[in-house]
Amino acid sequence: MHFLILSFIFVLCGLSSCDDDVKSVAVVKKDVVVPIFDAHRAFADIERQCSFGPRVPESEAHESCSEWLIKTLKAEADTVFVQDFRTRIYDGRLLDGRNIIASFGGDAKKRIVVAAHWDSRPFADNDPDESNWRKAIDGANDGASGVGIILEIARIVNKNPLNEKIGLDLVLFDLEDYGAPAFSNEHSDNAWGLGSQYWSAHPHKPGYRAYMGMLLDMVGNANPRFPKEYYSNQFAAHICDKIWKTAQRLGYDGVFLDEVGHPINDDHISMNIVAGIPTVDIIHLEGNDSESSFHSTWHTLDDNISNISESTLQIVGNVVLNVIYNE
Ligand code: AHN
Ligand code: ZN
Repeated sequence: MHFLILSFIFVLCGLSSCDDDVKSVAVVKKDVVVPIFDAHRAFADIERQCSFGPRVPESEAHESCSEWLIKTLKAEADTVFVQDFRTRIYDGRLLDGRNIIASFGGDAKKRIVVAAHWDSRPFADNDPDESNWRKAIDGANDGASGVGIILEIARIVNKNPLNEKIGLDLVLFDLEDYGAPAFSNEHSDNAWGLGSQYWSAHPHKPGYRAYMGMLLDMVGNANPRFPKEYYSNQFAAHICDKIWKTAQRLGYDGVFLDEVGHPINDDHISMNIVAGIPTVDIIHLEGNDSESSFHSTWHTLDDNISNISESTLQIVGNVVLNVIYNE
C-alpha cells in the first residue's frame, strides 16, 4: 500500500478585507509521502527474536538476542546507546538488565520516542496447564511483536529521512515482564517495567525529553483490538487523539476502537510520570466486560510465532509510520 497525504491550509478571505468578489485560496502546506511498512520483514524479525529461545534476563538467549538487536540497530540508526543496569526484582534478588536505544536526528530538540520491551517472561503462569507455569515463554506477541515493528521502522527511517526538525528514539526496554508469578504469594505493582523505570529515572542522555511517546506491547495477535488504554487516555489524551484519528483516516476504526479500555501497568507509566513524556500504550485489550484484559495466549506457552498475524503488524506499522511522518 502506498499513502500519499496532502495537507492543505485553506486561507479564507475574511469578510471585512474582501472587496466585491469572494476569494478563497488553497495553499499547499506540504506533501507527505509515508513510506511503505513491510510487515513481512517485521514478522521475520519476530521469528528471529524467538529463535534465540526465551529472552529471560541473565540467560544465554537473552545475551545473544541483545547482541543481535544492537548489531541490527547499529546498521540503521545514527547512534545506538546500550544502557546496562542492575535492579531488584520482586523477590529481592538483584538482576542485570540492558536497555537499547537507537537514535535518529541526534540534534533535534523536538523528539518522538517509540518503545517496546525486548525481554520475555520467565513464567507461563497463565497457561491452562499448571505443569507449564514455571516454564519461560517465547513472548512472540508479549515483547517481540513491538520490537519487530520497531526494527522495521529503523530500516525505513534510515532510508527515508524524517522532517529535519524531528528526532526519533527507538527504545527497547529490558525487564518489563519479571513481575511476581501468579502462583507465588508475592504482590508488587512496581515489579513490572523495571527497565523503563530505570531509563525514565536515568535517561540515556541527561535531561532527555520527548514531546510524544508510543509504546507497542502485544501488537501481533490475530483479531486485534486497540481501545485507548485507560492511563494513556488520562496522561496523554492529545496523543491518543492523534493516533486514533490517524488510524481512522487509514480505515482502521474497527481495530483502533474509539473507546477507553482497561488500565494497564506497563512501561508507559514511568515514561509519563517519571520521564514526563506523554506516552500512549498501543496494546491489544479485550473488552471491559471480559474476564481477562489480555489476549488468551498472554503468559502462556501459546504466545509463540504461530500466533502472530502479519496483517496486525501491517496495521500497527502503518499507523505508527503515518503518525511519525506527518509530524
Ligand atoms: C500486569 O499484569 C499488572 N501488567 C502487565 C504488563 C505486561 C505484562 N505487559 C506485558 N506483559
Ligand atoms: Zn507479559
